[in-house]
Amino acid sequence: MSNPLYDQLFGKHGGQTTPFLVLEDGAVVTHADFLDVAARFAHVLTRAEMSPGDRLAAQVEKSSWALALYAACVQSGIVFLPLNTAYTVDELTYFIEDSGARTLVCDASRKGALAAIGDLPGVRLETLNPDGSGSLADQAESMPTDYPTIGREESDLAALLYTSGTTGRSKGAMLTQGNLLSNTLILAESWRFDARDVLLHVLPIFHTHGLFVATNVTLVAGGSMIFLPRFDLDQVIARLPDATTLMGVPTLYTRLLDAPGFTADLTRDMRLFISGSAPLLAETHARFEKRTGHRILERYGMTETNMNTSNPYDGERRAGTVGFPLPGVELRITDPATGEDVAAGNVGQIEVRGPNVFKGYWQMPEKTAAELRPNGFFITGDIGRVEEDGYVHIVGRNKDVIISGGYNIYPKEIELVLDEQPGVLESAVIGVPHADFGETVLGLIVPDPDVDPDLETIAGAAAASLARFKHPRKLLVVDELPRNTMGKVQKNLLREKYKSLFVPA
Ligand code: MLC
Ligand code: AMP
Repeated sequence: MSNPLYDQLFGKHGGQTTPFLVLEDGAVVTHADFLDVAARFAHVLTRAEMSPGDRLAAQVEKSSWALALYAACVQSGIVFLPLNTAYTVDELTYFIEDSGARTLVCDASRKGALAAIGDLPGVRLETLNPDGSGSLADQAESMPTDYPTIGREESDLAALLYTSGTTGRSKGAMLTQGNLLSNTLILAESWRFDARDVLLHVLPIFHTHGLFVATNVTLVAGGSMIFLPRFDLDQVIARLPDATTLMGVPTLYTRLLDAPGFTADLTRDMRLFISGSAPLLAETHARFEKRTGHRILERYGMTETNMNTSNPYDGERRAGTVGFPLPGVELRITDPATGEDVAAGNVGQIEVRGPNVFKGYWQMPEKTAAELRPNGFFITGDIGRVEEDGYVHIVGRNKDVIISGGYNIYPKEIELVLDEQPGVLESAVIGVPHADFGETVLGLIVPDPDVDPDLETIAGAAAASLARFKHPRKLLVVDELPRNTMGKVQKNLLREKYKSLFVPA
């Protein structure tokens, strides 16, 4: 039995001594070296009695080893559950318990903090550090470099990626081998990736964008990656001349444009700049073209669906739009009240269907039923419209999410923490425009009667339980929250009122 994802991404490079990764220090990892490490890791996991379908959670720094762990999971049929390195112990505990992960792999520096998770019944704690040391690597050393790849069907789960939810509880999006593979093949073709491509990889590898879009597309095309641990402006400027493609969130592009050292000359050998995960301002698009002569190709995706639409490789890359539905992806614009298609050109909720769309939320049948229709259309929560000539515009969201520097943040999760603090009667968390992150988090606090709340203590409480990127950048005390006749907080009014807090009007 075959393993479609492993065979097409990894297996086909077996024995190849061509470069796959060029690391920060210039060291080269060939495909063969990479696959050897993956096979050894797969042996360690199998000997630890992990079976196909079991979940492995990884909160590890970005490195070639971390990527090999992903490959090892695909090869052994284990479901890969990558986690943001910024998540706190509280956040992690939820993910491990909810997913029933059998193994958590973390950086050795986090082992002490995560010891309580390792004590949970049935959970093993292993370590893997960016230099390739750690308990997992120690065990791998004596393992064989060939591993009998476990057979998988396209409908089998390959990954579980958590996305936050409106109720404050994160949901595990179940992604199958077929979801990932179909999208990879279509993207590689649409964006003309081939073996000569060198992708400058600066995104984290715990999300769809850096893990699946960037890595899978490069692998399937047989290209290579300059694999940097994070987005560092100077490093990007230094390495751009060696690359042919870059994938980034809008913050990456605005930071590049703000750097005087970022010149057209550096981009001479680049063939493609891609942006996604958050809206790219038309102004950024125009500035980028003026500076470099390149038109950024913007595409639109989600954790649950992989990529849905893309601007064309050939043809007009229209600023402010996310292009056309990808081949095989159906997109409709519906009325949220009735679920019926709106009249052509009108604004409504975006729904998508195709082989890219996930299988549902892990052990949350009601949430799955609320968002994934029986006919296969997924209600994205994004609001958009389709122009006469087919270009899709995203005009807003009807989900209460804040997107900061490409990370999704659900206000409810933060409000739950703020509401628990002494002196807080209630709170509202909103996203407001921010020059660097696109949007940032603002917390509004209504105090208990006659109480002067201690904002520093409240901020400290948020810091203790929530990842750094979710912390309100500012807390303000207000007398009351605007409500509609149903009693619902009118966040649109709050967003309007505070829209110039971080950026000039
Ligand atoms: C870092 N910080 C953030 C943040 N990233 N705060 C809010 N939002 C963010 N996105 C914190 C840091 O911890 C730090 O805290 C402070 O803000 C400033 O950090 P920095 O050094 O300026 O940030 P940096 O490390 O450079 O990271 C910024 C970034 C990074 C934009 C490069 O956030 C990033 O790589 N974002 C990409 C996210 C991504 O891959 N999303 C894809 C999701 S998949 P302090 O304590 O120092 O103040 C998806 C589907 C799809 O959406 O369509 O692709
Ligand atoms: P995530 O849940 O992290 O996968 O984020 C997915 C969300 O990011 C989508 O539902 C959109 O709201 C947003 N998004 C992704 N790409 C784009 C884009 N090009 N323009 C606007 N929003 C985007």
